Amino acid sequence: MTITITAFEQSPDGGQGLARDTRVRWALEEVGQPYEVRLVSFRAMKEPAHLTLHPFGQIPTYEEGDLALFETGSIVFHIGERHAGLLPDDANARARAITWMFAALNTVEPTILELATARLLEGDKPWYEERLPLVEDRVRSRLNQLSARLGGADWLDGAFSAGDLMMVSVLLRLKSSGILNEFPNLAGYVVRGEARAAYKRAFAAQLAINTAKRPTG
Ligand SMILES: N[C@@H](CCC(=O)N[C@@H](CS)C(=O)NCC(=O)O)C(=O)O
Repeated sequence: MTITITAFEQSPDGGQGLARDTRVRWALEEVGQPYEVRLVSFRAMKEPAHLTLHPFGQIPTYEEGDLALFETGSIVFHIGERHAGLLPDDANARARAITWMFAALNTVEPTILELATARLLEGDKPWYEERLPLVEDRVRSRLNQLSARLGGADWLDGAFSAGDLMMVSVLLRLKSSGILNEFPNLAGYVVRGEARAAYKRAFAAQLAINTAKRPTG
């Protein structure tokens, strides 16, 4: 059955891989499933056809036969459930991998998004300089805890899993901030994720879209 995902027609990051279709592409590449991509503009994302697929008017979405999903946590979980390669067979190890997916999305990503929002949208506010260190420290606090848990291991719980895919995807947003480098084991963890052949294919596919020459006029 054909899998179709949606992605930005033109990502605001210009192809750095931070748009969330990258993590879905990565998951599909890890399990060896081909997929098609439907590109959507910001305007189209807010129109009824797309809102039927995604009630919040965002990307990515995932369609497979008569199944339509949104939310990358749910999409990556679904891919891991249907195909070998992202979730361990052992029931307890599988439950722990799923726990790490939730941890990435619920416990780590919010602090990182808060920092991104502060930097992108609040730079002109009179309280920006005062608030920024507080926001950065909240990120550091989470990274400190994550770093302590990862220790010298390659991945969070044994072999690479959907939990690592999601955690690396979330941490990637910090690459340009310098904060990640304060935690060398986490920086190395992200590099290991980026070095996976499946990630490289996913990254290249989204980059190709974002650097493609567009017709003018
Ligand atoms: N929690 C959602 C977040 C989706 C999300 O924020 N998508 C962004 C792109 S990475 C988007 O569509 N932004 C445009 C908008 O919200 O208007 C998920 O993980 O899928």
